[in-house]
Amino acid sequence: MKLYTSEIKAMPWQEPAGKSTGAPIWRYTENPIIGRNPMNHVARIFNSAVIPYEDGFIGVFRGEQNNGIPYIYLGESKDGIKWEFEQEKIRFVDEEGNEFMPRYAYDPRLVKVEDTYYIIWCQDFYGAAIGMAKTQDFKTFVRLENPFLPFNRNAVLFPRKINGNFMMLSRPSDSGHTPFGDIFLSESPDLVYWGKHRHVMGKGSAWWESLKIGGGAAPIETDEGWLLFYHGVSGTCNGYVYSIGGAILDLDNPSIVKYRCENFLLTPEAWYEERGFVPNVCFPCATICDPNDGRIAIYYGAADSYVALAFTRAEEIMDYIKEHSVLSDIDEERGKR
Ligand code: BMA
Repeated sequence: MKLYTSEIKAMPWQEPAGKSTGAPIWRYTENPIIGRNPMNHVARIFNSAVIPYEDGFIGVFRGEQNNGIPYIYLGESKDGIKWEFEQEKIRFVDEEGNEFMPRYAYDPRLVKVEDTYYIIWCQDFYGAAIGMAKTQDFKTFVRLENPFLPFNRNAVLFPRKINGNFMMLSRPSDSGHTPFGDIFLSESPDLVYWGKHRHVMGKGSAWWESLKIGGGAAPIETDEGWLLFYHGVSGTCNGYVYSIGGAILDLDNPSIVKYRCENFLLTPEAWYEERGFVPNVCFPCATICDPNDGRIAIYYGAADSYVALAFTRAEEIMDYIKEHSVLSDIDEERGKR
């Protein structure tokens, strides 16, 4: 098993304690790693993405301000666990350097392609839609064209071009608390024009993901395909429940699902997942991987209130996904239809 991710200097990691009962994935015992009121004017940080940077890590964090409006804040860490935040929200500019702030911004993902870092988030564009910006130094953040029409959420860029094009997953939606949703793939030669839209995966037949699904962390390149951690939602009589699922997509054509795990990998059961601003939410947004030994740290938002960490190993989790893979016609590549 090979992982094609960049070398890292330090890996946030903890060995599992005790016997695992489901998938080979375990929570960090010191969770949550970011608690309530992380800043004076920010009540909660959750659904956030991190990436190795210089000697440590850098991240983009969904900070829910005290007035309830979410924005993206920059954070830095030496070990990927203890984070220091910039007090001011990220200042986005246009190509000319003029301030160009979205009205709100949430659920950011952070992906490096070649020598540039891209932030992709959800913002207002006549309703919920995708916003994008690029940076090379984490000082200047230049907004790009909005990639998709409204309504859309959970856009996740692939960490390299495939067949010469940028590739992005997204989840077309409505502008509210969308009660439906499949994952689609779009490609672009220049991050301006997007097309060749393909269907990737439908909401699952398994009950834990029967309402909707959405891309989570940037797909991890392995020699067997793109390892995708995504979220799946079940609509219960008491509201939505967000769990983490796993799939493996074809390397050259990621609209093809090779394996899809019928079991959730992680579902809300810890206090910080079950109790909070929105109970019962595990919402993965990023991973850190050690390409030498396959260790993976998954960063996920918990109960729209905290950031938490879970760990797994590439080989074990991929074996588990393959062993429990159930594909159905909703996973067929039928985007041309
Ligand atoms: C989704 C998004 C996420 C959030 C989730 C649960 O629609 O808004 O940011 O974590 O709902 O509230």
